[in-house]
Amino acid sequence: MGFRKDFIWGAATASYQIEGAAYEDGRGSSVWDRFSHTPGKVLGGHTGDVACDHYHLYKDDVKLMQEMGIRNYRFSVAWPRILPEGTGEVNQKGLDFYDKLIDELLAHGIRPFMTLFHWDYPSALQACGAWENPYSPVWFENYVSICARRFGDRVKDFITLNEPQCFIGLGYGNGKHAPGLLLPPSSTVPIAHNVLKSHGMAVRALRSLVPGCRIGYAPCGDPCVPATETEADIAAARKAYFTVPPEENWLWNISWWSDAPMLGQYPEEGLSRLGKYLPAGWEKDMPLIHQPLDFYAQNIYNGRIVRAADNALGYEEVSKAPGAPKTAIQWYITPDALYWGPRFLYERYKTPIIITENGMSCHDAVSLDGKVHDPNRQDYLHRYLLAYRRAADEGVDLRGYFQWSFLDNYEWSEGYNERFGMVYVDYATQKRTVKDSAYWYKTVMETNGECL
Ligand code: GCO
Repeated sequence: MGFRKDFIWGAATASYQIEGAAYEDGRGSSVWDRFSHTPGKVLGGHTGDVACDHYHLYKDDVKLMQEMGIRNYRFSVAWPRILPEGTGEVNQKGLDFYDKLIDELLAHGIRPFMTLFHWDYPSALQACGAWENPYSPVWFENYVSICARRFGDRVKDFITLNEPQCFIGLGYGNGKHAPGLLLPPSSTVPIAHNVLKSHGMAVRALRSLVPGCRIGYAPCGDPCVPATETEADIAAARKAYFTVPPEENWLWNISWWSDAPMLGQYPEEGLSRLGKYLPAGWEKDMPLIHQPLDFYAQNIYNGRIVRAADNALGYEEVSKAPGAPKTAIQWYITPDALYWGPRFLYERYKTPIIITENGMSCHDAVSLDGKVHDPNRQDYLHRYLLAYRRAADEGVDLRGYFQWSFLDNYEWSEGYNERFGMVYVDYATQKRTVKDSAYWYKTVMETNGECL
């Protein structure tokens, strides 16, 4: 059976990771500008000040996308470029940049998928508490409405939030990402509620301002892969995947972040432990959070191996074998995560699925022949896409796949140390070199995966 005839193949990026021009044309400060310029926070003190200079090179980059056979491009809008103070006066030059990018994409036959928030939160609103502030959903709704009014005549595909588990878990939980806070569940649970309200208000605004739009939401979470395909291990993996972890790690889960927007309720087993931290009257917010979506997105890179166990949980995680294959960023290579994740998620949420990120960090370099040979990435992608296609063959409603990433780019607290791109970027010269695997991926896209 394979992938649907209208399956969406594409590539993804994010504003702070590729744009640069951090202080240009009226862009306001983001928490990542502050964080990356704080000594000791980011490897090598790397910042997104210049990144891939996509702000100035976008026309060449879009032309390159077309040449590489990319027909769908997921990018994010930098909130502080549109509203330098997060609210209030709009920066016309910020709007102009995305206008030009969108027009360039459409002129090259590339469908834009717009992520409205991919972590570059306005510093001015951080000073007002950011997601901790009960007013934060209104700030986000205002920003989204401005984008919808300006771009909605040409952009019809939207993703509200990218990975709340990360921007709250790493940004407010363990402090490894901007804004670098270390807050307890008594703070992060109400914060998460504000984030989910923000998602709901954004969906409501998009529906009213962009008739016929398609909206998704892109959380993340390492899928649980059964150690064997026995019913016992499958049941154990499914249970582990949707369990809300104990308090100190509660943020790293699927069900708390997805049951509310997808099912209109927080998971009972999480509520029994975390419900005491929710704001008074939280129940009345659930219909707002539970807005109908056109697709449920997920970013999947690797998975955890789980088997049934005779313990209180009924499951246990299986350690990877010594020397098991890993990517350059030290993530295990577990292709079956792209079968079991979509399968379990579709069983639970019964909503069409798009993988909005999957890809591999490799030790890429330009060889003597001037090319970038990345056989490991091609093999990684091949294995993961075979697993993904198995889910499609078994009836999971898969709508798309975006490779992370179009360009090598700023990998957050790892700086420029990790290369996830289909295109190699020489940051000293901004020279782009298409990697070997991208020519293979072009054939995958052109044959709708039949060449796999
Ligand atoms: C994420 C983000 C991306 C990362 C990519 C590799 O998932 O962390 O969405 O911005 O760069 O996933 O880590």
